[in-house]
Amino acid sequence: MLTRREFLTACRNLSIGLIGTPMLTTSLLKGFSQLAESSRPLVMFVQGQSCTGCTVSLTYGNEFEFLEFILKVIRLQVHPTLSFSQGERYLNLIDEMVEEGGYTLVMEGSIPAGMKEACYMGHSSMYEYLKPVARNAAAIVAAGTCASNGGIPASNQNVTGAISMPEYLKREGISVPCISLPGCPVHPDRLMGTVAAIVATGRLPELVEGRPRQYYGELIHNQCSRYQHFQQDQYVEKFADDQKSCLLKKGCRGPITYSDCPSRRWNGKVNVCIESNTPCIGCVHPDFPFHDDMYLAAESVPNIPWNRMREALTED
Ligand code: FSX
Ligand code: SF4
Repeated sequence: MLTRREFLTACRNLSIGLIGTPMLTTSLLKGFSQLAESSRPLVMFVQGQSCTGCTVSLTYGNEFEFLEFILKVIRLQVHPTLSFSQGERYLNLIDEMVEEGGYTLVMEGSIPAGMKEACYMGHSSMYEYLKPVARNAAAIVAAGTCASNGGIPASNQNVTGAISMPEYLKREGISVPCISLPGCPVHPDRLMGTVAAIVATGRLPELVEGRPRQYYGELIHNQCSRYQHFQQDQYVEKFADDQKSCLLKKGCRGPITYSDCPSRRWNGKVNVCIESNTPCIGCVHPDFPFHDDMYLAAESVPNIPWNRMREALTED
């Protein structure tokens, strides 16, 4: 017969191996729910230059329910969209957390390093405000493409000098461990699963180029449900007439984008971009939103030999 302590330890250990897979669902969350509230990690969200889409995405959930996450896995102390406090009270909450230290900071959005006044927090620019906030965190999660790579705010000549969280930490010489979860928006499983993994293990999961291998280890193209059509050179010509063939000639960036979207899916696993007949726009790719149109023109894609595909899909 397991003691309560042993049971909790087993739940944690089991989770280490299962985080991010379909098996970590309600049953294992129950293991976390037995944790005393005081042993759950303090989490603070900060938003820089973003559209708030990452938070909206998070609340939709997928494998994990957002409410379960904030009620059973973490102690959500500060969130710019969800907190009831406003103004000075809200800023005081952050100050108290910063003084205590040891929290997990989830950064959404990029940070303007050129035009610093483009984003303010209280009475200081986000760039200055973030220094103690980042320095006193135990771990940082860059949630979404803006925080991971600069994203849309850093595109089109980047007039505000928007930079990612990893770049900010580098410039400021802050050595707090940081994990990137690109996606415009961030996938809810990736954010909740990563934070839960940090809670369970006390360390970051295995990374590939700063991102969890489990979520970003394989090309979309290799797992795509339309791969057979690609192999047989069957391509969508008119969206209205064909909802099954490969979208390569509609500018699909699945062949250069590493993400588990095809198997993870979105919105309660209901769908994923390509199955809605929408080419992958490479929103998790480090170069997103690229330098050209979001969708490549059909005439720029035909008859490219496979070994030249990568250059062709990324060239300006
Ligand atoms: Fe960026 Fe996220 Fe795209 Fe928006 O926080 S990754 S623009 S969905 O909201 O930052
Ligand atoms: Fe799927 Fe796009 Fe690859 Fe075609 S090009 S198989 S639609 S990922």
